[in-house]
Amino acid sequence: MERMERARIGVLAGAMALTLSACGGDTGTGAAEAGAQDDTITVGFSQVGSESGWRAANTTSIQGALTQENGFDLKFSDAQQKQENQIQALRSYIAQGVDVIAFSPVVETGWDSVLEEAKAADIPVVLTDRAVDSEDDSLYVSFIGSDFVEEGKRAGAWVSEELGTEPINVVELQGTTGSAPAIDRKEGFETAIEDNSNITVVASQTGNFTRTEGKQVMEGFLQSEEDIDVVYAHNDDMGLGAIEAIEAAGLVPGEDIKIVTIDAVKDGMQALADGEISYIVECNPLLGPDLAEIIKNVVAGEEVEKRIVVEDAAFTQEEAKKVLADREY
Ligand code: GYE
Repeated sequence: MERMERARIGVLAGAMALTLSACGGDTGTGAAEAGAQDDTITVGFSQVGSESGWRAANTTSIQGALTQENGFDLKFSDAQQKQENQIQALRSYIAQGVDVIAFSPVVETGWDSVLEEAKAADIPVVLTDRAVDSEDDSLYVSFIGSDFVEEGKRAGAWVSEELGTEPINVVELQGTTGSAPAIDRKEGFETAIEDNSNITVVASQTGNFTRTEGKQVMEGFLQSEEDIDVVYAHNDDMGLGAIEAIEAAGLVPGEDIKIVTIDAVKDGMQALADGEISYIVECNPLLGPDLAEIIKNVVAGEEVEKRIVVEDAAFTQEEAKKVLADREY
């Protein structure tokens, strides 16, 4: 709301400055003073990192949508999966006076102070992909991303429904500790298997959403656990790392140990088509075009939805074979 006012005031002040050659010394008058009719929207975007195939596709989508051509001046930074880097990036965007800040928070908590600073500077914040855990939802204007609890539930439902009533030992490769998708995908999976006493999660550890750490953690599980039936990996990359560890241990992924993952990026879908992974729940990373629209609406002072849930599919081996060739990411 405050931002809406500011945007309108900015336009008014610009028009006045042009006709009266006068300006009130407001920060919004810089472009008007220069006589520019530039309505380019400056966006500061702080990305999580480059930990996975999903993230790479997400970055490409955002950079492809927030272009000069589409009316944006995008300032993009990669936080290398560190919250302190993201906070620093957000502070720098605030100092630069960008029109809108967008970011994908690496972890859920610890954002209130920096978001209050953005609010005090009248800079609207759009959350993409991951949520923040804050009591004050006035600290951001909109949050676009998937429902991670639902994704976890779908993975758990597949294990419950497809693998029968024999005892099933699951090892879980969690995403980044404290991140929304790790917390929610764990919770969703647990909810879905709750009533099936034959399914037990025997070990659960973070692999930080990367292939390398997924492999390392899986190597540990293969040593510490007697009998592993299923790997539940919070993303494809960790599942792909687990495949390497399973093969190195002389076992056959997809046969000796079934793997269920989330994301449905190309490499994951290839492994599913090849039968190494058994089921993938999709998480759509192509958020760029919607983000561009949300930002345009925010700047125009239009109402935007507080929560926009991205629709996801899920794939079996047969389905993966069908869609693989046309997969965008
Ligand atoms: O599933 C994973 C990435 O936040 C949904 O982050 C995203 C997750 C995605 O590293 O691959």
